[in-house]
Amino acid sequence: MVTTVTAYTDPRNRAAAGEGFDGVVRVVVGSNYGTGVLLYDGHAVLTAAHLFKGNAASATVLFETTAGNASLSSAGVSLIPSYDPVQDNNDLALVWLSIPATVTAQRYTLYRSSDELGQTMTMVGYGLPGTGATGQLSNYVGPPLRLKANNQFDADMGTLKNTLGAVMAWTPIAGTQLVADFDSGASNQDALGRLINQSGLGLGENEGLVAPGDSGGPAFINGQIAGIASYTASLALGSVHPDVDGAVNSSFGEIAAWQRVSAYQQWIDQSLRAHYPNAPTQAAAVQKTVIEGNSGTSYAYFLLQFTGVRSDPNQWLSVDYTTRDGTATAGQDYLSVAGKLVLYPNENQAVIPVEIMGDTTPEPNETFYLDVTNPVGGSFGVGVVTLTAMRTILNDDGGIFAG
Ligand SMILES: [Ca+2]
Ligand SMILES: [Ca+2]
Ligand SMILES: [Ca+2]
Ligand SMILES: [Ca+2]
Repeated sequence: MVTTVTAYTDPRNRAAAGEGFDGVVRVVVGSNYGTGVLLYDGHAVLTAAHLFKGNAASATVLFETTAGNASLSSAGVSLIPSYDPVQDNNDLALVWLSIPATVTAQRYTLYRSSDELGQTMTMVGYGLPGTGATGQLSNYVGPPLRLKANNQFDADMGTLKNTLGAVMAWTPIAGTQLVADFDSGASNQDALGRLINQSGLGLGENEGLVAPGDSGGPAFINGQIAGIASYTASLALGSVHPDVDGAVNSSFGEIAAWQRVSAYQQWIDQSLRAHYPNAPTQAAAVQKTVIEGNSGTSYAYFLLQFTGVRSDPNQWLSVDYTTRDGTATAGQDYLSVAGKLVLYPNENQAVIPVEIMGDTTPEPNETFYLDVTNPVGGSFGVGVVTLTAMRTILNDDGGIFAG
């Protein structure tokens, strides 16, 4: 993945197991492959729709974590219904894993704010390595390597289209794709500086760009998924030729586009919600105790309900949430989660799943909490700043405990 400034053998470019990127996976579709990223529910991988060539059949997902390598088959694939392969628009897909991912694979939340432009991001993927000076190594035959690099989101693809017009043969939907250019540090290769006057000479040896095989891979801002790699382009306008070699090979002077996750959070969230098994749909059905299980993970659910009336029916409501240890310990008994829950228009409730870790060790029953804060668009009631709910994990492995 990822063409970089220095050679791919440089440790700065590796995203080795244990460095926080173990939820970035290889997605194999027939003889084709790309990259994907494990979402906050531990069961879904977000990737690019174009890997499936419009046919959402199946995929195999390869994990590389501190526990070694593992392969999971898909239980299904969902493409965004509006995916447009001709224009490269809405290029997102979800791969549903047949079983929960290993707990050593990080789960990631979505970057939900629309302030991505100007921010530094970290791209991670399994595509072809190479350098900015000479482009991707098309004859690379080694094992797929998980590599990383940084760049800055400089513009929206719609802005390029407005400026370049017919120079671009496709029409991105404004507000849905983020673009970065591969800077060498020289103004001659500053593609967005020269093409749309969005100058910036890059991040030195940390700069990079995606290459074939990185499609579907994440770009993280502050550890949250802000973009999904979609395509690269070598653009020229009249006598302005920023690409260092004129070939489409992820070299200095090219640009890449990421599908903008903040613009698609409703489709992602609601797709996940529709896939939770046995999720409660009313307060009376919420299970406050959950059986631990013996392997893998299973869900404990929290249900958030809004009982008011929106002043604007299109308003998004949200709360922030985070788990907190009781007698149970995050990372041993359950997987901690923290994020923002959005209730979209026409939605007055949603569940927050927390993964419970199964094992066969006799333990006492244990508890943990979910704290909910910062309501936007509604309130918790006079004087209430935090709502807390507790769940109990029931031991199912025998043992005798006093208490
Ligand atoms: Ca750049
Ligand atoms: Ca630049
Ligand atoms: Ca090139
Ligand atoms: Ca057990």
